[in-house]
Amino acid sequence: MDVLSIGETMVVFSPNEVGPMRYAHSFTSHIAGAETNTLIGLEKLDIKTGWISQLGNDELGHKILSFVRGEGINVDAVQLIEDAPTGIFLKEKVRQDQTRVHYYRKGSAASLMTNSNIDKDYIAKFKYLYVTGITPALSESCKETTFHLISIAKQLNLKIIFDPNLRLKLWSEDEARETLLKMISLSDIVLPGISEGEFLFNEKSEEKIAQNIIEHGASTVVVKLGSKGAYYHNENYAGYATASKKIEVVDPVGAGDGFAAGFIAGYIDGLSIHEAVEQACNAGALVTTVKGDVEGLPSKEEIEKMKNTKITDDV
Ligand code: KDG
Repeated sequence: MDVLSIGETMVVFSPNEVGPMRYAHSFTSHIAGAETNTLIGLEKLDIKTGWISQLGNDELGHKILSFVRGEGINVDAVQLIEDAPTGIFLKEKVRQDQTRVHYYRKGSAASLMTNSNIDKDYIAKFKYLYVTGITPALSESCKETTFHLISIAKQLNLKIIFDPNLRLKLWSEDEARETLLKMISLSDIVLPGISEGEFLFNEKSEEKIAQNIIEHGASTVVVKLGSKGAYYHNENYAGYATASKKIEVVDPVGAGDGFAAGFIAGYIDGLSIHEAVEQACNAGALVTTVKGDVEGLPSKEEIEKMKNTKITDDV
């Protein structure tokens, strides 16, 4: 198998109407979790993946497990536990252009993961470990487990790919900065957003952010610049890539995870760094054209189609 990840996946409920949630009557549910979003994106691009996690042995836990398994991800390392619930969150569109997220995940099954969830023989089946800054923010034991997993993966020569995915609702700024910098120093490939780079290094320019990350030991950095595309820097090349076409954004959440999937798949398939970043931009853009974090993740054919369309303002 190719890419392994660890993290929490939840059911997200969103009111069907725009406005403060206290007045909402009906909700739509989706499955969401940064790591499985990326793994699902990878499966759609023919990369074989596995997921380490814990879910409650409850209705929502079974719903998530069936969904993730149905997308092709190996779930041999996912445990259903009795004494804690599956996490959920609510995504409220307060106004058309203002989204608020409310987590109900403290004490969730995933937040109770420990080093005992890590099985060396299972990790040895993979070539890459994809981690985000969300998992160590879930609890002290999840933080310890994340670093334990990274150290075993390094012993087994897996390449470490890291997306900071800063979530300041989950921890303090100081703890986040210290932990994310430590994760960067253990990673081969780092995929920050520009505002995460600014938070971590107090630098506004993508070149300086990438330089700082390279100095921490990574060999490849891709800084996401939103609708402007992304800046990349590795041992041989530095430059910019953008999506091939402008699209109409329906739901921006999940774009970064789609971007990671597009990039990692391109990297594994041996594309040039420029082509891999362009594929990442196209995948991230396509995610935003559909409601939900994973429903818009594209296949190879859809990415190819987008690539072959000239840049235009048409949607
Ligand atoms: O990356 C999109 C995520 O924000 C979403 O899927 C939920 O994992 C999530 C989180 O912790 O915010």
